[in-house]
Amino acid sequence: MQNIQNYINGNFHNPINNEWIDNYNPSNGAVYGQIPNSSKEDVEQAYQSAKSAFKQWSHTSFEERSRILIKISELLEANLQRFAEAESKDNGKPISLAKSVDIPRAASNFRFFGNAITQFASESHESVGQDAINFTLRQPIGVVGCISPWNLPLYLFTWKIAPAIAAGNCVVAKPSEVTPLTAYLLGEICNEAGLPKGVLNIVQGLGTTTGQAIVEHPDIKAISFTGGTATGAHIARTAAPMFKKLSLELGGKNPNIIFADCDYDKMLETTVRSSFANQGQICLCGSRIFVEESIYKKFKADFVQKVKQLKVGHPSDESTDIGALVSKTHLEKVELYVKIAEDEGAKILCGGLEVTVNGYENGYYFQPTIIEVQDNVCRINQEEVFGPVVTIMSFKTDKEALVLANDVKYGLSATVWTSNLNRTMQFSQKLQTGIVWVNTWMMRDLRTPFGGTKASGVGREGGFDALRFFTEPKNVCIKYE
Ligand code: TXE
Repeated sequence: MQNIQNYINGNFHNPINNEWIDNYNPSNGAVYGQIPNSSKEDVEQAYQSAKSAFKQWSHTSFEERSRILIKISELLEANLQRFAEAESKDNGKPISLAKSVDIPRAASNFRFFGNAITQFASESHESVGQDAINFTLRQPIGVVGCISPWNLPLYLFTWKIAPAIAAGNCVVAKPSEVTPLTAYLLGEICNEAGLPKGVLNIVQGLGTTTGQAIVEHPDIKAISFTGGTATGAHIARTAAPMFKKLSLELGGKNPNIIFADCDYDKMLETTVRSSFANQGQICLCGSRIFVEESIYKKFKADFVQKVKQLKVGHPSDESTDIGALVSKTHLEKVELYVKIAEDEGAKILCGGLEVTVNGYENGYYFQPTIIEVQDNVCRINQEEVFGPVVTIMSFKTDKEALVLANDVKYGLSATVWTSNLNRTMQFSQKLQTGIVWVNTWMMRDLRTPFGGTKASGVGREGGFDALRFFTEPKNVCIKYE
């Protein structure tokens, strides 16, 4: 059994109420450990620890903060195998993905923000004619809350924590209750790297109890959240009367628009990945595929053929392409959406069924699924499934493609495949999303603003945007003679 504790003030603690939640291994459906169901009292203890640490941490030089963050990054790299195994076991994702993406990216989050803080500068404005100079102080906020989801557990947890502490804040953080393990292991690494006690506190537990207590805490002044749109809306309602700073990265229903003039082979290979990487459980996956009519038939045949070759298997098998979905509840949600699509008259081109993996019969496996739809208003094209399910349909003109792409409540990312420069610019300007990829997918530069529009959230993370979010700007105006 792998039991997990809270990490508060540099020490590991059982929850005060001694209440525990079962933690499941998605690859075989078995309980393999327990995690605290932390209450308000644990969150209060974490807050007090963060508050005590803040005085010193906020006055620690940026060189020293940078040194510690980079040390955490190095220790994560040195522990790659152990962390990747833990992530794969907890989440169901293929070990190859955890090793090549999740853990390296968690390490680069610490390295990136360790470096970024040494380059972060504020503005100054000389008020010529008034004999005055204005400058902006960028001060850490104090104690901030970071709440992350289960799909990219350590990757997204550290994406919030690293800029928060780099900017001089102290943190009360909660990973998803479905994937608590790597966040727990991170506590040990932080101690080893010499992160002062209380700068980072990790409370484990359910969203509705532990997460809610973080959001409701009157003295936790900012919340950075990634998760479902409904949860984001609830958090916004709770936090608004307290005027908390909020960064919300929510769901997506991203269009993948394919024109006949694209590099076909590259597009096909990337589209398989952008559809099914991490079992389709990435907010950036291109789940609505729109294909120019002249290549639609060919694309349909080639795409189905390639997707049928993907291997659904145990996450620890290096040759697995599609691992287990994160939970039974999530598997049921995905199945339900396939059924809804069928009931609405859509055609399942491949997949659509649960998979039994030999020896792991109780695991949560599902076939990569392609559904042909006739219009964009059906539920499968309008609601976030967040699983290995994509839809395809054809379009005739650029105008039609743009309308289809934007006709959805979400606005996180979009992918466009074309070799036409004018079309590239037209779509870049007119797509209602926070991110546009042209002839690629999920290529990330950590300096760029990351986030969505419409129901995909508010605020941007990444680069100096994250450091700006985690600091309070104060203008100082000095009059001189
Ligand atoms: O996410 P939740 P769920 C989407 C995806 C998925 C759906 C629901 O469509 O099927 O959301 O997933 C914490 N106060 N995404 O229910 O509940 C929770 O404990 C404070 C997209 O698993 O939003 C966890 O730590 N916190 C997405 C985190 O919020 C609360 C990634 C996310 O969980 C809370 C995940 C509350 N009241 C799901 N309630 C993406 N954008 O990448 C829950 N939490």
